[in-house]
Amino acid sequence: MSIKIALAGNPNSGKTTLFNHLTGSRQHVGNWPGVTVEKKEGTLKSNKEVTIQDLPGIYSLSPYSLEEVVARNYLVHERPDAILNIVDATNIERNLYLTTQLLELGIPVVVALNMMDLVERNGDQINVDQLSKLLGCKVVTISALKGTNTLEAANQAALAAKAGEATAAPSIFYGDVKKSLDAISDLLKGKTDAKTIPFLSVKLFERDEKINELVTISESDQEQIETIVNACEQKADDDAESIITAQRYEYLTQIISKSVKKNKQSHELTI
Ligand code: BGO
Repeated sequence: MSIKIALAGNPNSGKTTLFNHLTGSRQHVGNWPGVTVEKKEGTLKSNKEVTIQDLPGIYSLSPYSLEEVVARNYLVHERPDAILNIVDATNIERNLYLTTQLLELGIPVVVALNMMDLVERNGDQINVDQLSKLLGCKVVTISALKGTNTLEAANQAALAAKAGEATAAPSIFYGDVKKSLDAISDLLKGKTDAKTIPFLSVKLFERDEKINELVTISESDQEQIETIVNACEQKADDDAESIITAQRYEYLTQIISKSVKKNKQSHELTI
């Protein structure tokens, strides 16, 4: 059985280091179709049946950069068997912003918390079990630089792929925003792959300018969505994209406060 794992993460999260560790010399480098964004693919050193597809380094799945569009089009249309999401644990809040979006795609996700050598050196503590529970997916601590646990992370992603159980989207949104997203989800039911609906509902709410590359929406559905979004914006007195970003960060602040303990002393020293 061949398995395809997509490697996703922020720029500078250690993605290249991890990719090289996992694939060794078994790599193929090209470009994504139609664009000059590098496309790297390789097979896992320890198991040739597992292909690792390196995605461009990205901060979110918005439509504003070529890298983000390439990554999300691949994730929505090609649907890898699992996503291995590399997270820079020294910059966890910003990195998990992307994670929350990956979790909405209906694909099994495993988080590889990287740079753990630096986290330990700083004396910071991350409660991995708690973080895993809050995110609803497996979390593996690694150091891509030192090669610690890297294979374990890939193996966990392969196991998640084999199990085939999509990671559930976390409950991030609440109040009128949640009601609006639910109403948009209802409109999408039966018209697109059910697993992608949580992701697409958010993108439609945000009036994503490249939504037509992800899903085809009838004119009457578009009108209904616009009515839903408009009403929510009026109530919140804010624009749709900012409303989503604010609730995402609120959620992240909560889960970080429950799972990460910074060593105040080391941070005071570095300021
Ligand atoms: C430089 N631990 C530590 N300590 N560093 C790591 C780890 C880890 O687990 N993983 C990666 N790095 P990329 P993207 C560098 O290049 O893989 C380091 O963008 C330097 N270079 O070594 O390139 C890694 O592909 C000079 O650091 O990330 C690299 O995601 C001084 O994180 C950087 C210091 O890794 C980014 C670091 C000339």
